[in-house]
Amino acid sequence: MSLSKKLMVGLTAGGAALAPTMAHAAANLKSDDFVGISFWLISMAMMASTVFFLWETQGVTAKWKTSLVVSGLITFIAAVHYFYMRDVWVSTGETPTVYRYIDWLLTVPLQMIEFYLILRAIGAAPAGIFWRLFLGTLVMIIPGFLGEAGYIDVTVGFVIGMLGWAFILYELFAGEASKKAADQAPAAVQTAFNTMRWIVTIGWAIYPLGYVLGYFVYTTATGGATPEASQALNIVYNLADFVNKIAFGLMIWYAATSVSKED
Ligand SMILES: *C/C=C(C)/C=C/C=C(C)/C=C/C1=C(C)CCCC1(C)C
Repeated sequence: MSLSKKLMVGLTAGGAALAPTMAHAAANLKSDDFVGISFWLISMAMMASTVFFLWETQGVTAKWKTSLVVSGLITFIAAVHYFYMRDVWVSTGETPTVYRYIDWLLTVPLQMIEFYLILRAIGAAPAGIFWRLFLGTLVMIIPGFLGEAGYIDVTVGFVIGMLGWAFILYELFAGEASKKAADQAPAAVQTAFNTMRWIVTIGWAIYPLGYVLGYFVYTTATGGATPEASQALNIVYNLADFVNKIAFGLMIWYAATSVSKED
């Protein structure tokens, strides 16, 4: 069976498996539930991006295929989580914290693999770069979860998470990863690497903003959650995922297609 046929079979099977969850939310979504609508739009965008990234593997050289597959895995994992998160939100109005963080725990390390692969595709990647980026994501995400889920103080979780993010930025802008990209990469790869790290700076900043709105701004006098808090938190996180998973993948696609043409 050819690659494109295999992909189509896989996608059809995946679509069939997800169809029941889609039908459930469709029956409950209200026209004034804008957070629910954003969950809906983004779940569709994640699914469409997955098809796109996997499909585009056909047009690039072998070493870039892996990068595009990883982009497709990121949006695929997100699409599945969005179906569940959307249902939780639409049927209960509650913040789907656990699904959200399971998604991040899988997809953020995969994005760090993307940085590593893009450097490896140009032959410049000691494994230490990946392990440091991976460590940074764990320090960022796990305390964020513990804070949001109420296991630790919400401010402590936030501060430790910010340090993890700062560590990732240090590696990408001043550490070994940045030097490898600057020294050895062709122009299209440098452009992609640069844009990706700006996504990690500006695009990722949207997440702590959501956390601040949800836990520090829209709270009651005693620090409890208000309906505005969970609305702000979810709509901001949804927007952030749209930017950071889809735009990030498009950067990989840009580098992969440009460099493949030159090869
Ligand atoms: C696809 C999902 C992505 C790219 C998720 C990224 C998540 C973050 C950048 C989260 C960052 C946070 C901090 C920097 C401080 C603590 C709270 C977090 C976990 C929201």
